[in-house]
Amino acid sequence: MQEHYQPSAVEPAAQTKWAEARIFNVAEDTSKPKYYCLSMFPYPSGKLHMGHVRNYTIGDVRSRFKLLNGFNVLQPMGWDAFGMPAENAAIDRKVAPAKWTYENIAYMRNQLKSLGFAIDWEREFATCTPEYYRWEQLFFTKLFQKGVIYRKNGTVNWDPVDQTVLANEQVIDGRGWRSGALVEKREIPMYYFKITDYAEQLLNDLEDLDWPEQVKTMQRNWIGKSRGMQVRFAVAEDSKAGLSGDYAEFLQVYTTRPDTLMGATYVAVAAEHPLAAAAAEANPGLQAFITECKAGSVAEADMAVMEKKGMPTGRYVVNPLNGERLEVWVANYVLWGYGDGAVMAVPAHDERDFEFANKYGLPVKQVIGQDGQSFDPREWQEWYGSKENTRLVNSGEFDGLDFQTAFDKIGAKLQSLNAGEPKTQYRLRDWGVSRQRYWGCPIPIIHCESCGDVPVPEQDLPVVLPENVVPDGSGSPLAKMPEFYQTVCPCCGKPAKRETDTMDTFMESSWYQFRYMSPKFSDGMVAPAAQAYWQQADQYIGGIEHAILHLLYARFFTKLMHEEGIVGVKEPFQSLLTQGMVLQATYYREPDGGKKQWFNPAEVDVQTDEKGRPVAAVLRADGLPVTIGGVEKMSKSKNNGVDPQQIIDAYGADTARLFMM
Ligand code: ANZ
Ligand code: ZN
Repeated sequence: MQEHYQPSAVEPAAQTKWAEARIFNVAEDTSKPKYYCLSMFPYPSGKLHMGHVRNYTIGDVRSRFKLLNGFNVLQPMGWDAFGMPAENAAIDRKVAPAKWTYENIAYMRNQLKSLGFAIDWEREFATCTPEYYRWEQLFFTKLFQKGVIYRKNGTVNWDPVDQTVLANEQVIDGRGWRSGALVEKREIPMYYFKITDYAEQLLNDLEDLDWPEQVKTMQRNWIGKSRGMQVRFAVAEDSKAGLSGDYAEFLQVYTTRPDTLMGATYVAVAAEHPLAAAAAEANPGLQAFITECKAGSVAEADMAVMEKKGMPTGRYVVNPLNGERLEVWVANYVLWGYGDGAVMAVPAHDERDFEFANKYGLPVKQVIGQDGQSFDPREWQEWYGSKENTRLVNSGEFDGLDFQTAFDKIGAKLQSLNAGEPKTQYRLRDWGVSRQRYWGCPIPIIHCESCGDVPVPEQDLPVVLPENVVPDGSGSPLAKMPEFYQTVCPCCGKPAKRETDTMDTFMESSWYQFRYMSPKFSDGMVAPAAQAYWQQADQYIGGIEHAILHLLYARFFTKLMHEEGIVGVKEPFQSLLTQGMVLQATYYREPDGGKKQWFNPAEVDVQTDEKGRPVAAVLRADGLPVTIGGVEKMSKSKNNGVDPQQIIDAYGADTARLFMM
């Protein structure tokens, strides 16, 4: 017997024994209760980081606990293998994304195995293989035929130098990350999922999930259901030039606060609104402003922090309640894609309008009062937008009403004037899944001049992505490969062109939870018997950064698969645990006028006070001081990662696992 614990001898011996006895390999077994424990599968970026160790150890602890309690436990592992980092690596190192990805998988699989998790490795798959994505393509063609997927123009970021579409994160200060060229907006045809048709279901079904309340709230806010009214302001007689149809008659806005209508002091429209275009005809200054607005970011996060800017149009509309003339402005904070692309601005009670009105010297008219509190028209106070314990003021016949009564009465009045009606609105947009990238699942559509967009017939699937391609960062490689895109139309047999866009990689992670149930099934996404047994993941574990998009898309896909009769459940993950961030100290130097330089904690010697708090730090290499930054999320960008492999090598996997718990 060794005096000291020797992890490098003990752990592999135990792991080999488990593997030989196949103790973590499971099959459907109705004699035992089942437990499906799923951890978010990794992107094969190169090597494991501490976030992975934490995520998978939590899953493993639960799995083993259930195993020891007599459950038939499924704990699978696989690879979310498509995505941009492989293309970036290809550009940097001139190696094919496929090769890079498969090598990373091989390395990380060994790392995961050395951690000794109770994983059924016989179920492993990578989403970049045709055996996986062929079912996604088949599903795509079915949904396209059903109309759940449709094609329309969407706006993308276009890099005029690299001749390529950029993802939002590749646009830095309005310029392409590689070329530095000013990014342009372009309209190109793309495929969209009608996720908006499922907004209500996605919202309601949250109720029955054992998920953290915080995550449910994030999903609710993302779906963003609001009850309000469409209100129509008549276009003033002197303001109709250049407008036609309904637009010449009235300007329609969407509001959640019809109770504040008497406080509207101007109306604002998005740069894309026809009224803006009409007013700009004879106004070059306004035209220039509209162009500027359209070039800007459309990301909602950017909109929220952006400086509010606007210009008057010189056009007027009439308030349907009191006949007041209100000037129409073009404002960059009004989104064309939401509601009617126009707002009735109530600066006294809406913070965005308040900021805008103060900036441009527009009137502020109070119509809501709270217990005789005085109103300061320069500084925003919480209660200005409040719906609770408030009464209408300065609103004529509606004075004294509380929020709900005012909402209903003004609503009824507008309806009787044919100037508005109730409207429920969702913030959620349809899901655009086309990506002008190489390393993704090919969209299985053929474009024929006579027949239009034709889905690839089932017997011709999968459309295989060629794996020996090394992208160079300019344009989409598939669009430059006639051997890929030249084909014939499945309907008429004439020469036709294959779609060269690939799918958003959120597609693959939207149904992998079911694929694990029968990973080798060769007749569809999931074997019905396996799904009937495993149902859904009992426990899902992963990072909070996926609280919105991934979880929403996986829930949406499950509903679509349920409708198609592929699965018998409507939700993929019954219980959710978000594991939190792994943190670590940061150290840096900031050379004059230079970029911050971050030092890994392993390269730094730290002095602490009697309470163990760091007070000074020096870089071991040169003995000179470094600045102590905060404790932050472990990440490459702050160079504060600790490599789990070093801990495993020195102290063993059990130590690493226990420490992370
Ligand atoms: C007047 C008003 C007064 C508003 C007030 C709010 C407070 P949610 O709840 O998120 O749906 N709005 C409408 N369309 C818009 C657009 N295309 N771009 C930017 N803002 C828009 O938000 C609805 C509110 O957002 C609407 O109610 C409208 O401003 C604004 F004290 O109308 B409100
Ligand atoms: Zn054809």
